[in-house]
Amino acid sequence: RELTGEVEFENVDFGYNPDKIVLHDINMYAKPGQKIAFVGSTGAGKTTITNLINRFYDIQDGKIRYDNINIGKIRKPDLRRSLGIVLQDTHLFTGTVMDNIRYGKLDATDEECIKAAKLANAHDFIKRLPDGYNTVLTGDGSNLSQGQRQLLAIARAAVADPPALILDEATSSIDTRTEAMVSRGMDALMEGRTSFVIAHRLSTVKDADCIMVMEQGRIIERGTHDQLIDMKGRYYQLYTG
Ligand code: DCP
Ligand code: MG
Repeated sequence: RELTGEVEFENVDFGYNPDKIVLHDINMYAKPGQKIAFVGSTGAGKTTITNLINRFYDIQDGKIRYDNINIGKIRKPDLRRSLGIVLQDTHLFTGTVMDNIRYGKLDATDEECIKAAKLANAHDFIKRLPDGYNTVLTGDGSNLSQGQRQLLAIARAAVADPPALILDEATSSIDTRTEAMVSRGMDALMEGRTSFVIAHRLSTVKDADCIMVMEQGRIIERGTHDQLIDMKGRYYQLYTG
């Protein structure tokens, strides 16, 4: 069954350790194709929510549904395949650039991988590598810049072509030009997919359909950028600094 990317949390409570709840009564609904952003100070629970979207952990209470199916009932490997994740630190392995992209969908053809790299905005830098798509990467990807690793992560997610995505925006500094390339690749990848974005720069969440403002494991405000600014609450404070 193909998932559309509809995701719903209903009264979700969660703790890494059952004695210490870190997410309290989380309710949210993402329509297919929407962009949902999470903002809030460190330790607020942003990464934890995205861990639960991936179903990396069991929840203490509540329901998480994909297309109205309680995903507690789907075997985890099936679910993993349905989500694309672009993490801050992309796991690259010793192998060619092509194989590192193909990791997103193991039976992808070379043409599909190249198409994904083009969508991700990664094609141009790959063509400039000594052996192009056949360039062998070191296991830790240390022969690439951080921005290049991010572009490969985007290409890998694009080849998987998932209905929903989780994007954890990198905090570490990449130069402005590379950042613009990464952000264009991300935008192309998000087009037509439900996206959950952990943003460290408020400027990148402005166009979200819904921004969740988190504090101490709770969603304390939600709305579009304009709505939250009008509310003159926590988001407004964060934004006006
Ligand atoms: N926590 C925990 N065990 C883990 C990970 C986190 O007990 N393996 C706790 C630490 C915080 C809370 O959960 O009290 C929320 O942590 P998150 O990583 O979800 O917080 P953020 O992602 O919002 O923080 P940051 O902006 O620093 O990434
Ligand atoms: Mg985090």
